[in-house]
Amino acid sequence: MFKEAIYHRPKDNFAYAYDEQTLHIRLRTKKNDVEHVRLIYGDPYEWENGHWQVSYQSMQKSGTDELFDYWFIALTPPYRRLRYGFELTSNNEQIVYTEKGFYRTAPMDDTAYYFCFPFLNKIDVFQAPEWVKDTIWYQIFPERFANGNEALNPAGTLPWGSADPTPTSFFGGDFEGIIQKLDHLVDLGVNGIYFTPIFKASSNHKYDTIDYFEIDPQFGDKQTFKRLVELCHQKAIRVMLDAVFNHSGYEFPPFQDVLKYGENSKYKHWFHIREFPLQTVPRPNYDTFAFTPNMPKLNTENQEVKNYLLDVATYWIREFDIDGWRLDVANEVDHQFWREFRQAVKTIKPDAYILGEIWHDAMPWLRGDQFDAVMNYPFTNGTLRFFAQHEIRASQFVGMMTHVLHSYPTNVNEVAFNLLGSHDTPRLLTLCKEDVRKAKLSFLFQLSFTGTPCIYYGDEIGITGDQDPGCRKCMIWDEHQQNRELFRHVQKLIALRKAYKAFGNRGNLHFIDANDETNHLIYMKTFEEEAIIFLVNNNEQEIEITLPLSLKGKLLTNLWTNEQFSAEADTLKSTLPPYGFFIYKIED
Ligand code: ARE
Repeated sequence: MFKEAIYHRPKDNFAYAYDEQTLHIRLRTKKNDVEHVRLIYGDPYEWENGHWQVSYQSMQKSGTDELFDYWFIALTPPYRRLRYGFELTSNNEQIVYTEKGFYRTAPMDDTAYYFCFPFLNKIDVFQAPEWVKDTIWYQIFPERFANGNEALNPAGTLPWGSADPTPTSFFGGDFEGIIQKLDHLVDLGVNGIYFTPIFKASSNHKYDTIDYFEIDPQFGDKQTFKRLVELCHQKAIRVMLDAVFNHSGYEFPPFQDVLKYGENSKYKHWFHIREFPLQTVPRPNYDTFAFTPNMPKLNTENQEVKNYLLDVATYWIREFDIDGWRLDVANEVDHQFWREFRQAVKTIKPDAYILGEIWHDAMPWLRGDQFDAVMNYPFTNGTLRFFAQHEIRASQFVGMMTHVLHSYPTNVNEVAFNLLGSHDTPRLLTLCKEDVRKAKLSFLFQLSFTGTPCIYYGDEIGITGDQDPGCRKCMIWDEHQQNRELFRHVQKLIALRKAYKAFGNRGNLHFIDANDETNHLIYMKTFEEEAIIFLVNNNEQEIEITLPLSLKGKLLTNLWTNEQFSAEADTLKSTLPPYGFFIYKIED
């Protein structure tokens, strides 16, 4: 056995409370190295005649990524605490793995050898809002969604969709426009909107805030925003705003004060200023977002700044009843600030969703004391490289998705924000080189994967566009210019996700087959008695797939066509057209 690859560490994604009773334990071993794993476990204080009272239970292999196998077990320890180790078997070799190392047999004279989950304290259980598990998000970049009130157009506004966007162009999108077009969202079936920033700022993207308590006048006023939120709520759509708390804009009055009064400014501690006077070239001599002089980094360790920003966070919930915050550049802000942010937000709205923008592994923010979720860019990356860009083959894709799922606890995965693109990335269809079939498969995978999916405005009707600013084109409202077939495809997937629990978030996902030659993929999702199997041909040739499991005697319903048939033979063959798919519901 390859001991160097064997890994476990209590807490985080390896041992965590799934809910108030259940512990999940995972173990990592080298890929294809270990045949069987049993958990050796017991209550640390349960002894009889000098013997620790232990039990053994087999663990299931929950997936394989490029290098490792992962093993899983769920337990409900009666006294909510656990000591445990692992018994691993391969060929004729058996070893026991504990916190203190490897043994030939399980040491029974002292529980101090073992891994320790000291106590399942309810207050520490990671708990995200329930509603998020059933939410399908839609991201709106307000400047580019719809122009409903031309009187608000900023100077130099271009006619809607008349040009490709530049870093500085304006097209006049506003709240009135969004209100007028809300039925597009209802029709699509989404039930959450994530708005990029709406507060007063000078750029078209509004990430350079001037006033966190004001709506940018080009979008409308507070009354219109209130009406927008109310209308969304009437239509059962939740609203999430963008909190840009890492930095302010250059014109933010406290920063202007520092520019003006230098060392004498009462706001000098609101920022991270390395020397006076302030200068912006060749590089700013104060901390900023990236090297952007007009985005000075806020000092979130300063009590006044904290009070100010926490006030902002609670104000928009209290006064406008928004349902969540997406936190910009979340990983560059201190953890302590986010802990206090969570406290403040959850105190006034316990089921508000807190979503951090982190592109990398984000476990330290997802321990229950900071965020509910992060923008799941590792998911985005794998899905696009396989379905859109064809840079990787099926087995590598399954490895990547298995890795994504094992990077976090299951209850974290259930609310992960799974996107195929955003205002910061090239558009889906552009990455697909405008092959709509590839975009359709990407949506199929996104909308059947664990987590909460988000559709970037316009991707559902086939808007194209490269990296920012290209990905921020005006929404196309002329139906003749929209790809209606793509729209119906996404609409149908959303409807299926809502109709079947196994299809959506509650379904437990297993990859069944990934074939690098044909580049096809088979995966199954189960929830209680419900099972759905997905056959996906990510190949431009027609292929014939033989299911590697017997469904003999089962009733299969093709959820795309509603055709039903019963599987009569042990083997089931399906012919999939190029980039085709089948979704079968399986019943006894
Ligand atoms: C502007 C130009 C860009 C240019 C950039 C350079 O438009 O073409 O590249 O300046 O400075 C906002 C605007 C942008 C604007 C930017 C600066 O929306 O249009 O860009 O301000 O003025 C990293 C961060 C992540 C961040 C991305 C952009 O970790 O937090 O970079 N995303 C948020 C928002 C943005 C927003 C800002 C931050 C600033 O979502 O829209 O930009 O408020 C890798 C790395 C990631 C990296 C990612 C993207 O994967 O690992 O860390 O994200 O690439 O670059």
